[in-house]
Amino acid sequence: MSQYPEARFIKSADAPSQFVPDTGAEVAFAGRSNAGKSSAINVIVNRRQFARTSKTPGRTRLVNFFSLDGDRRLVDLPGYGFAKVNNKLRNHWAELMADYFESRQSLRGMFLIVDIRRLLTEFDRQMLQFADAVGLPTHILLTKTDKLKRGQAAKALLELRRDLAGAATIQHFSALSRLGETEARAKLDEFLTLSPGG
Ligand SMILES: Nc1nc2c(ncn2[C@@H]2O[C@H](COP(=O)(O)OP(=O)(O)OP(=O)(O)O)[C@@H](O)[C@H]2O)c(=O)[nH]1
Ligand SMILES: [Mg+2]
Repeated sequence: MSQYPEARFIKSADAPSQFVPDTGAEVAFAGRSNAGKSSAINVIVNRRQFARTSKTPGRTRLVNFFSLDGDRRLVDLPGYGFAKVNNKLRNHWAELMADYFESRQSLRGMFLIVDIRRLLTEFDRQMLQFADAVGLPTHILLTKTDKLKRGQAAKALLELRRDLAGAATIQHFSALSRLGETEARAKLDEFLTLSPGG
């Protein structure tokens, strides 16, 4: 059974005026396009295709709000680094993200989804710096761990943890094998119970 039996999709927003009311607490899932954000959400809430996934990068183009229960939410953000989008769409994305991160009082933490085979991209680093600057706690799901041998996966985690130097917490994750689901849920619940401003 889902740990969040009341979880439901609320709405997709393409502009700040469409964001859901900024009350309660929410955690945003950010990361490179195709990194596995929507898949991670589905494992965490334990529902298939709750957030829509796709083999085609750039599937999630809108800010998708989900209710977990009461006034607690998950937000599936559109991925960045999608090569095929034109400049106009890229600028729209950047503006939408800036509006979201700068305005949301209910934002308690960020889950940054990183493909273990690619490690941190320049944009991931920018997101980390931004979160750090606004005091937003960040947790990294090093996903698609199933694609690497155990030793390689362990090495990647150690290197990244050293590289982060405490800027974010980090764990292995796999939407395929469900590795790390309990740890991810515990972190999500921790973020959602934080009071505003940490
Ligand atoms: N093997 C493996 N495949 C995964 C994992 N997580 C996601 N995938 C696959 O990676 C692809 C992209 O996953 P999504 O969850 O749609 O990625 P996303 O980050 O939401 O992508 P956008 O919405 O395009 O930004 C899909 O084909 C997934 O099945 C994982 O842990 N292991
Ligand atoms: Mg997605």
